Amino acid sequence: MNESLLYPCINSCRDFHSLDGMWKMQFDPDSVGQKENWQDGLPSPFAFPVPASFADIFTDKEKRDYCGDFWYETRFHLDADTTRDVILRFGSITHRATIFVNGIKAGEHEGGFTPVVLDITPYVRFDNKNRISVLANNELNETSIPCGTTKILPDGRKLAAPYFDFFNYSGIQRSVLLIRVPKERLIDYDTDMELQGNDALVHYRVKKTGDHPITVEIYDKTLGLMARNTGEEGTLRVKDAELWEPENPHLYTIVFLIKDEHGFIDKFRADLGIRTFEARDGKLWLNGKPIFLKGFGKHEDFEIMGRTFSYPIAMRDFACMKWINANCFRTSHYPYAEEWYQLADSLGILIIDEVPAVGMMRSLMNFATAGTGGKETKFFCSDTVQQLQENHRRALEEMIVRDKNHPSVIAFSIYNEPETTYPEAREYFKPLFEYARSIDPQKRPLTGAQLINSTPNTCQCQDLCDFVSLNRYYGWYVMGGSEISVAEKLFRQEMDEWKETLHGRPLIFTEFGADTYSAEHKLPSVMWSQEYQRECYEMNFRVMDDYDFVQGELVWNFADFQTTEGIMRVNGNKKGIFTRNRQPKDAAYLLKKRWEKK
Ligand code: GCB
Repeated sequence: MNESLLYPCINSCRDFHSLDGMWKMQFDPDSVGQKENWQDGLPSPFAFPVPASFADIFTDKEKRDYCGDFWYETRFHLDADTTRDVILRFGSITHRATIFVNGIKAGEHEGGFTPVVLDITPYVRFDNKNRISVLANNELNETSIPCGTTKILPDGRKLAAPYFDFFNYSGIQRSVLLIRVPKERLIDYDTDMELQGNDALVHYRVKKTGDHPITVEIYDKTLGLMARNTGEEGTLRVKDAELWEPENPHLYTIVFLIKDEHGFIDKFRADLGIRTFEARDGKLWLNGKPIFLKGFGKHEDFEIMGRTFSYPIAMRDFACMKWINANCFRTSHYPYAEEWYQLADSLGILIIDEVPAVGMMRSLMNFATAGTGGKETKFFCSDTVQQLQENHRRALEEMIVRDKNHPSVIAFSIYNEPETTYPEAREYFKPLFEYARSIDPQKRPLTGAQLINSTPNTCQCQDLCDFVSLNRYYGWYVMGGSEISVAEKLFRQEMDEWKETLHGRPLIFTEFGADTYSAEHKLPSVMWSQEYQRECYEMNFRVMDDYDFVQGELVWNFADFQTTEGIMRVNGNKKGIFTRNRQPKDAAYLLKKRWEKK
């Protein structure tokens, strides 16, 4: 990774403008675009919004489900400024892209959920019109994360066949910014914190270009300057530090200044939350105090928007989380748009940040396998594994580098429900855990969400986790409906086994729940009714409450969400506590009451 993933800011040294708006778009089903020089201008484009997930905007099914190469194009004008570099920054392009500026290839990127950042200074024509062209592709295979396959229909059309349970929303789904930064500049910084009595020690490191010294300052919005230091590495002491916590998400400002004899060369500022987070002694600890995680596995998902980031929708989601007394969510199953983390920092919501390592088993109905257990597909024994691991490693690096300074991010999740039951899986994951530990300056706890097959006796990877995370569907995929009492017994048996296996590590639930059709009521309950969702949660809570090593419950899912169509999904997954329109189902009131007291 060469370019800075810092979120852009505006001051006298840096600025940016948004390229969001209507772009040109064109599908390229035969992948002829590059040979035919579409980078010099699309031959027959249509107008299309950026950012947007392209699927649900179309009324035509083939377009909605389009899989393959697709192009975007826009133009911009830029005044000359030789003192600064020009950076082009896409919040993400799903799943891979090649970017051209004025017809010249400026870079490429694999992975659909982290920023694509390019220094395009050499390709820009100043005081002139410029063209940006993007060749994107949304095919799935066993080296892409998330994993899946691409079906070829008899007429040659490609169709995404995910090994995961969410719609393969694609496109330029996050904002595009054109940034100007000084030639000598801050590239990156990281912080980690130590509490000393009432004070906090903020250890920092910066990465910069050029030779001028850098000064780092911490400000409080009312108290002013709290600490200052000069140098690329050092410690700042914040006296009587006001710690960041859900009830009082206090944010300081950290400022980086590079100066020469004429004045400022670079300035950068960001929020800084001072907090520590640990997993030890059977508990999770925020600032040295035990904390129980209450909340959700989520998706970036909404009608028409697909996975496009939208402040109103994000704010509604946070409002619903606060209303229901939640304090945490997992970014299942990929890193979200950066604005989610900024909002969580300011609202005091904790995040388990997950890399898009999902679908690591060969199964198109992965959710059925996930719930009930299935045959091993020896996914990690195939010859694509090395490439997959490299893509996984890079995605982890980009996620940790991008998100490491958010106080809301308390842990990283390295996977969701891979096969973990044979030695090759361990060989695959062990170096990834080691890598993640080595690059996270705060050494946050690492975890991975375990499939039902991954039990204390079978899982070869659970000991890599600092706390264990379980996805369990007792009462849904396992013994649902009238058999729920059998599910409860099986659940207790499994929990007894975990008790012997954890050796002081806490355990949380990262998924449990039941599909529920919001229009359906039935007394006595049947599966899919609102009554059954409550009963299923009540049973699960009864079991969990009997095991003191359980330190978190993130229910599946925050809201109903779109999936690929199929016989097991009624226009999407309906396990939401809220509908797709963010209205509460009955079970929401059960959770609200429970979490008020927890
Ligand atoms: C799982 C998966 C999740 C699915 C869920 C379900 O285990 O991790 O992506 O959506 O089950 O509802 O089946």
